[in-house]
Amino acid sequence: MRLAEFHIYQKDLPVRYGPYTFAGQQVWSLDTTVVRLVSDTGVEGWGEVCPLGARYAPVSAAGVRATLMQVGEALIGTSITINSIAQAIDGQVNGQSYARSAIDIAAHDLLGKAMGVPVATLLGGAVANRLPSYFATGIGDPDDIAQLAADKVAQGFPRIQIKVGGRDVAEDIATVRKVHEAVGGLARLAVDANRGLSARDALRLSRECPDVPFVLEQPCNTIEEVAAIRHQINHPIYLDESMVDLNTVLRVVGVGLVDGFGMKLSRLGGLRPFSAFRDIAAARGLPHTCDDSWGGDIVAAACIHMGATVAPSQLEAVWLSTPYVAETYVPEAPVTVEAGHVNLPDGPGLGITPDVAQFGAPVASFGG
Ligand code: 0XW
Ligand code: MG
Repeated sequence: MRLAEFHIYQKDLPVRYGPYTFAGQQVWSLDTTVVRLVSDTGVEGWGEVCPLGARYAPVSAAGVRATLMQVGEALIGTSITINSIAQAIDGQVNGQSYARSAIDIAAHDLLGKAMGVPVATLLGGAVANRLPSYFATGIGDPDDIAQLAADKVAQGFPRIQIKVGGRDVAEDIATVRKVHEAVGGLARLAVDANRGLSARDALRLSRECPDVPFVLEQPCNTIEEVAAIRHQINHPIYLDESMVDLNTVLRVVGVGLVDGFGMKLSRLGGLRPFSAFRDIAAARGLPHTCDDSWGGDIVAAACIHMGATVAPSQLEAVWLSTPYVAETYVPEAPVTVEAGHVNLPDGPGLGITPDVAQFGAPVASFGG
């Protein structure tokens, strides 16, 4: 089976009840890129990648599409296996994990549909079909965030991620304490600064909340800052944005710098490298999330299939952005969160068939 067609689409995803806020940033609408691969046997595979706005990561939506257009022609005629697609991309570009992630997801979807098996089976097999999700609160008034957290726990969320950073740390401390008072032991807590705390403020936050059992996620901008305070912090340290590739993951695991991760598909380059990350984390008993920065039902399904293959003792939770996205690509079966949990879509591949009309005319097409 070989690749016959490669189509690239662009779609805006306005944030429902926007803006989505996190350390020092807020986003009102996201620019997503969807890819559709078609084999010479007529099987389709869908992929997607959606950076979290212009400043969250060193990637732009337009840059992703430029890379996809750069590799498009060279992929036509490639035999459709995960390795051969990856090798064909290697022949065209260096790195470019975000563009790779969209193609990798589409290749897994297409292969699964051609073989009649779920993507999770291609990743080693699902060990669960219903997985914990988590709610990310955004940055806001301590009382408002505490009420929001209580509401989400009442809806069934087993984990709450409290956003901090980018303001007076006293406000963050007040927020963490009020959320803890509001939800008590009813939910696991993560405090995620998205790199937005200085080492000084991360220390103060941990020291002034010794009784609150949260994991502190990516407090500071660099690995070096986190390493400097690692042994002064009273809370488990999780890393997210600093984990830019598998080598960096190996580095921090090797020196015992982390107790877990917030991890995103597109930062690593898709499902194949994420499954390698999953196995590295498992070797050291390090829990992690299965997330991506943003996207619609395609990214959501990919995160769930990945999360379904993670041992329950290792799986922190699976985050989806679809609750913040007003539209769905799959009107008959949106991929979203229900009672704080996510369900593995039934069926081969990702288990979804996006409505191609949702994306308008392709911005570029190759083959066909
Ligand atoms: C909560 N997320 C998975 C969604 C946003 O992309 C930020 C991210 C995080 O945990 O940093
Ligand atoms: Mg995070």
